Amino acid sequence: MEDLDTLKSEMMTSVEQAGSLDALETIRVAELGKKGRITTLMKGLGALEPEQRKAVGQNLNLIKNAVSEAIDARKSAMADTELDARLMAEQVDVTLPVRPESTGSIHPISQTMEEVIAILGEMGFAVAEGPDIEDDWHNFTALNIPPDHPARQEHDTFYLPGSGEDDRLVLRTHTSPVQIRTMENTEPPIRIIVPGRTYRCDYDATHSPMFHQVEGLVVDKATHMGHLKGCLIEFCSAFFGVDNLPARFRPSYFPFTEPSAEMDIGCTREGGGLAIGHGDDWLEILGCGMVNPKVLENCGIDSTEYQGFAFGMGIERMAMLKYGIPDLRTFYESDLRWLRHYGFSSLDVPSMVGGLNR
Ligand code: 2U9
Repeated sequence: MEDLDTLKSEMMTSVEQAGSLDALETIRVAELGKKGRITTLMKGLGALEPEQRKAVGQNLNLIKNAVSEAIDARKSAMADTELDARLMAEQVDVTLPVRPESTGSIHPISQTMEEVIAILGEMGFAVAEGPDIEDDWHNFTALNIPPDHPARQEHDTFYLPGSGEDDRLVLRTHTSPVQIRTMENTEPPIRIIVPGRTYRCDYDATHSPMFHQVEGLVVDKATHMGHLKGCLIEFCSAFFGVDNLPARFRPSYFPFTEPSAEMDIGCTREGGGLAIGHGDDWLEILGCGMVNPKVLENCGIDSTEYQGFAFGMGIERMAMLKYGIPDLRTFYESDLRWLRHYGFSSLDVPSMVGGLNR
C-alpha cells in the first residue's frame, strides 16, 4: 500500500512538471496506456490473496482516475495559457482602413440585352431560345431565302466544315431560325422575343463576326401594321426613356417580311454629339415588317387565317446609342479600363433603367 502511495505521488508530480502537451501524452501512455504501469499492476492482481486483491484493485482504480483527471486538468490549463499568449501576441488593429475589394461589373451587352428583355417581357412577350448551329432550312429556306438569293451572299455565312451542299450546317446569321422552330411547333397566337448570339463573316468598325440580336414575332388572327408600330414605338420610348418619341417607318425589303420597314427615331446631331428623342434628324434603329405569308405557310400556319409582324435589332448598336459607346470593336477587347468605365453594377436592375417604371 505504501508503494502505491509513492507511485501515486510520483505520477502526480510528473504530471505537474510536464512542460508540454506532448510530454503529457507520453506520461499518459507510460502510466495509463495498454502497457502502462497501472495496467501492468492490474494484470498482476490475480496473484494476490482475495482480500488483498480487492483492496489493491480499488486503490489502483482510484490512482488511475486521479492521474487521468490531473492530466486532463493540465491539458486544459496549457490550452488556456497558449490562448492567453496568442491573445497577447496577435493584436487586431480595428482602426486600419478596409482593404479595397475589386468587384466585377456587368458587360454593356448583357445589361442592354436584359433591358430589352425586361421591357418586351413586360409587354407580354415570352423569351424563346435555340441552337447557334443551324441547318439550311431553318436559317434560310423557311425564311423565304432560296439557294440563289443574294441575301445568302450578303449574310456572309460561316459554313461548318464537312457538311455537304444539301445538309450543310451554318452558324446562324440571325436569331430568326428560332421563330421558325417556334412556329413549326406551336399553335398561334404566338408572342415571342428571341435574344442571342449571331454570326456573320464580316469584320470592320461597324461589323463583328459574332454579335447579338433580339428579334420579335407576333402571330395572331388580326395582327396588323398598327400593332407593329404601336409596339415598337412603345418599346423604343421605354428603352431610351423618352416620352412622345418621334418615330417614322421607311419602306425597306427583307425576304421574310412583306411589307418591310426600317424604323427611325428622332434625334439631333447638333454640337457634335448625338441626342436621342428630339430634334429634326433621324436615326435608324431597327428593321421590321409583316411576316411574309410564304414564311407562315413554310411553318404549317394557314396564312389565310393568320398574319403576324416581326422585328429585329442589333444589341451592340442599341448599347452604343444608349450609352454613347463609340467603337463596336471595344465590346470584345476585354480591356479592364473599358469594362470599369462602361460596365454596370449588379444593382442596376434592368427594369428600372431607361424607364419601364417611368
Ligand atoms: C420570322 C419572320 C420574320 C425579323 C426581322 C429585321 C427585320 C431586321 C436586322 C436588325 C439589325 C438584323 O442585327 S441586324 O443586322 N433585322 O432588320 N429582322 S424583320 O423578321 C422575321 C424573323 C423571323 C419567322
